[in-house]
Amino acid sequence: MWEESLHTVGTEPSSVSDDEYRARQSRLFSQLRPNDLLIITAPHESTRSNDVHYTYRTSSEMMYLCGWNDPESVFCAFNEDGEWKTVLFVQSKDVLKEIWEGRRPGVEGAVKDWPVDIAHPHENLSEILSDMLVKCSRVFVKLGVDSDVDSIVEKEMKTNSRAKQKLGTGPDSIVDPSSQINELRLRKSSAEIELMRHSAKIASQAHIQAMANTRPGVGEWQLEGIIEGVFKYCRSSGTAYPCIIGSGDNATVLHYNVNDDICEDGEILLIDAGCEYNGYASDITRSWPVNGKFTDAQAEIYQIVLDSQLAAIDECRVGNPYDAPHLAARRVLAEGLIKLGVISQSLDEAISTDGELNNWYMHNTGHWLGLDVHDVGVYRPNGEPRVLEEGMVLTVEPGLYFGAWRPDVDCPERYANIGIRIEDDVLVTKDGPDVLSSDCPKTIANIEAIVGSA
Ligand SMILES: [Mn+2]
Repeated sequence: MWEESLHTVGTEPSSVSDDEYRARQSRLFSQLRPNDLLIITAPHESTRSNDVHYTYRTSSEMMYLCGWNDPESVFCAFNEDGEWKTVLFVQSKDVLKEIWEGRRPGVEGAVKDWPVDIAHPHENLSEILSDMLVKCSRVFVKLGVDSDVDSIVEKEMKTNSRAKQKLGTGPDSIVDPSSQINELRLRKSSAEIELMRHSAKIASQAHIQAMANTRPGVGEWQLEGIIEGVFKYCRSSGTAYPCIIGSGDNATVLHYNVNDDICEDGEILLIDAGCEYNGYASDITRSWPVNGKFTDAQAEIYQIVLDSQLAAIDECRVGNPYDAPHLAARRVLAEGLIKLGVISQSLDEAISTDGELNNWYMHNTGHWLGLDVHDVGVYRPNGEPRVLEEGMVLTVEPGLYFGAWRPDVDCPERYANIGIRIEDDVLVTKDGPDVLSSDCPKTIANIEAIVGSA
């Protein structure tokens, strides 16, 4: 039943090349000094219950700089005679463990097939890392991720404060490399863009399948099963974040993810779901009527949100401040609600900091998207709004939520328990906004044609 989806998703893009990893590394190294030591950490495996682990997902920094995805790994770089050398600590070959847990590339495989110069077995981490630390003056490391690395660094900082007095060598400061790496990650390469486009294509098909299988009486969890099924079927690693599948008043809870309710006739269903493909997230939200036909009241709210989303997408242009889409969306939402009589204030009052729009629209209109679903990158460097550049990817996701259960506001009867959010993933290009998730239908007519058609 998903063959169709797989075809529409198209051929799989190639993964990030070794040359690109090396180029990313060089861009980072160019911001370091010869005596610096760079250490990129990844989290330890975590236990789900007894002897079962959660599926391992390495740190986005590790993914970004070398693509290594196994646990017990540390990536380092140091400068030797003017040249940067990269080092990767990996799990060593171990036949018994490999029989149980799967094959390991080991030290030889790492050097042969990954963009690193040197590899060491993880069990030698303490000895070799200590050695590297003694020779550096600044350590670039994010503490609090890998407790083994933390204690080695701490030990060398302590003992070297004494050695340093005598010999004048050893680390004297710890710097978090995140800000440099995040700044690089903010601008996506063409390889990254194709991976993100593919991720969004898969998520679009998952939404279409969920729409087609929606009818009164279906369980939110059943639609979740279809969505996650399509994600896996299309060879993504799964969800980029827990699916939000809310029908009726659940649609008015922004991060509802219990997904255990029955979708009833006459309700709106809101689904916020995205997958992770080769490390890259998609993030799509659509809202549709459970029975396949918007009521007049539902259509009124839906159309306002859609108009505001289109206005916001149109602001995703090179040279605009990052919050231009947010301001555009707020303006259209407020105008629409004033016209419907939901808001009695003037437009300027309604969109002011404590205006009435906040009652029905209480979140931001988007975020950066990339290896993390809420991707890295400072929104206001030096206190000024970031100016959009080619290659940046952000979500555009305005919404309106009329929770009739809320004691803090007077919900208009006509719109009781309507929750609408429409979210797309938008790439900023020199030719204007490029909607990566454009395969996912969003006009009222297109949605009504699909819902319940399976
Ligand atoms: Mn989002």
